[in-house]
Amino acid sequence: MFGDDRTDKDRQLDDARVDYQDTALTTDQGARVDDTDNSLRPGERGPTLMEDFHFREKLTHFDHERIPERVVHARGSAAHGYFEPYGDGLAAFTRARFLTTPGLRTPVFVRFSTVAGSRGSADTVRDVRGFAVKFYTAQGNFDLVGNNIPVFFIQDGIKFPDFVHAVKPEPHNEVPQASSAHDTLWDFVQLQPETTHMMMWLMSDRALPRSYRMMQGFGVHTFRLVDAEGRGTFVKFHWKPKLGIHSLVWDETQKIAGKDPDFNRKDLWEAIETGNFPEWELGVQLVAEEDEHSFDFDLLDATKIIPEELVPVQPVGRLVLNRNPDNFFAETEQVAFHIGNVVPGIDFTNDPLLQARLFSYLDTQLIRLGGPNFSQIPINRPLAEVRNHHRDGYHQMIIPRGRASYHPNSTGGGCPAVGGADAYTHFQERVDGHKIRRRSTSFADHYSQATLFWNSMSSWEKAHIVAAFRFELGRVVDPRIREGVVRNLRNVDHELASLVAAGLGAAPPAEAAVPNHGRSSPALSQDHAPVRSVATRKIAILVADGVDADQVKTAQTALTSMGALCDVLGPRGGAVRGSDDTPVPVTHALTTMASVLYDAVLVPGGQEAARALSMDGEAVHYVAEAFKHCKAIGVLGEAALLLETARIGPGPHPGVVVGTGDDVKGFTESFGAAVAAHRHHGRAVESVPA
Ligand code: HDD
Repeated sequence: MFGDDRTDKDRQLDDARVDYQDTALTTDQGARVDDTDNSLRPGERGPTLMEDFHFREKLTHFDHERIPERVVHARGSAAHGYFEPYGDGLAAFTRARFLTTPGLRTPVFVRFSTVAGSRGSADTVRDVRGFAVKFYTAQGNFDLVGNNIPVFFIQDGIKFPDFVHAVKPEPHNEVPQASSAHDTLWDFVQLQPETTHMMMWLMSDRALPRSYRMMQGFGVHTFRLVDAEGRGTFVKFHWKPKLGIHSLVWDETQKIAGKDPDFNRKDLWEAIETGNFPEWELGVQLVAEEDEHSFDFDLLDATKIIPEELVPVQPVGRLVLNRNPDNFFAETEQVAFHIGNVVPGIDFTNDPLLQARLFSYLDTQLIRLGGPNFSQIPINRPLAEVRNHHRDGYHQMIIPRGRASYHPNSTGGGCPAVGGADAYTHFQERVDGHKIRRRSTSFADHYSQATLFWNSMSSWEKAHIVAAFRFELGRVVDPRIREGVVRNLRNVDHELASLVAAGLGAAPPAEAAVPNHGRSSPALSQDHAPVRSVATRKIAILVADGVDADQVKTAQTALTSMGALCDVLGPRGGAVRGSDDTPVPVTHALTTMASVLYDAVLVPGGQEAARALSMDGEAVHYVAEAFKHCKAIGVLGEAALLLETARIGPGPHPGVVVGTGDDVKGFTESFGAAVAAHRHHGRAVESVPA
């Protein structure tokens, strides 16, 4: 199962792995079982006997299988991998060796998640995605518990329960599941304008990632790196996906939620199983302590970014995910992240959101994992040696020897000893002030960066944001809440507020007191420095009896060699008959899949097949829907008929590649380029209502 790239964590997990092949069924006490299909009873029709210990143990264990799901981020999937720094560039700033030792591979476990939905909810809902990384470093575990959006809804963690109650299904009827489109969330939003910047991101396509492999990650807060002399440097952490940042479109996400609710989960799993290991680059923005107050926002305010144009993101290492978990519950469900898990050289700031998190994560694990010994669960166990005076508690897995369970002691020779060169020492920040409950005035501007985000969007991104606000607020029943949100949006941009109001049938809002500042940050747009790649893109090749078998083969081979994953979809499973009477193997019957599950659609020629497909509503729908969702479409020879039946006008249309069938290789290159561009939003922008 393992190659040479096993990490130390893989080796450590070996102790916990259990294989069942060629074994006999036993009770939990190890006694062999003779029958697990019939309970013990007096006579064939008698009642079950109390003494049936196997029956009772089996049922009791089953009754206790569930643990509480995470109060947020309940729906997730995870993978193993490693992190490797490029060089020793950060050695001047931090003692954390996993960041500064070139070529050192630190094992990681990474869990991606949605926030609002429960454990069984669909993957593709509009939501923030969690991006939590546990680094098993030699200096202890470091958890970077981030999201795919660089800011947060609130500034002070004391508001977290309020925000989460507002976004979760409403308390009286537990509706809607995994959706922010309801009154309580938007009521909170209109009354708490610090949410505005984050809501702009949430209404953008960042909240609809095509794949976990194609989204950014952010540590969100400003943290601190600390060097050997105790000097600090502010730091923001960024993950940049190697495959670029790509999103689904809203209509598509809703359909996928029904057709394949495990869409993102399966995508991650399959990519790893097929050796297409997901990869991200870790980048840092560094700010010297003395520059703390040199921005027009507060570095401690988690509703703000540091625009990349002000402080560039420096690449420092790469993260690779190369192994799926063996068991979902044991690993993905039981992994316990905690923002307070830090190693020497990484420290906190006084960001009030971060400070609240320092309490909440440990607290939540105690209830979720049932006691204080959860760090002994294999997936949570550090690689660094653990020795302390913590004793007992539920599910104690180690057998501490000796009498010394206190410090100072002489009975254990003073051990475990404190201090040493690698001991964690806190950054010595000077703090003084009055005890008050008050937000700093430096946290008061809730709109400038929301405007910056809006100004930085391309026209299709703006169109999608407007459509998202219209959808979400269109689902809000109370008109006062809708009006409150539109009033707030005026402070972001008057045109945005007016477009949203128009979609809701509301009166255009008055101008805001402060007009749009006109500044932008190009790096915020998904159109900025796009990564174009066919790698792992899923292509549906539609076939029917009479299809040009050569064209199928040539196109499939060429696209596969570019890294695409092609499925041949036919009217039935098995195979169809090619125009030269050779069989063309079919991956899936058309009806078991859907256009929304693919990045692109290709229809090879062959007169009989083209006619059959254009008479088949399902096949026509594949093409029409792919067109609507701005995906690449390729048709060869006679298959052009399908464009007509799908009512796709004469064109040319961006991303629609039509080939005669004489030069399939040349056609495939153009089609490959159209797939690599991900989406051709130019097609849709004109059709968005003004
Ligand atoms: Fe949180 C889980 C990310 C603010 C309290 N959070 C959780 C997870 C992620 C984040 C990715 C799932 C970890 C996993 O996969 O198991 N949370 C964030 C980010 C935040 C943030 C990026 C803002 C910058 N969180 C936040 C606040 C609080 C919490 C302000 C409370 C004061 N978060 C929790 C929690 C969770 C959690 C209740 C639920 C399950 C868990 O911790 O293990 O403690």
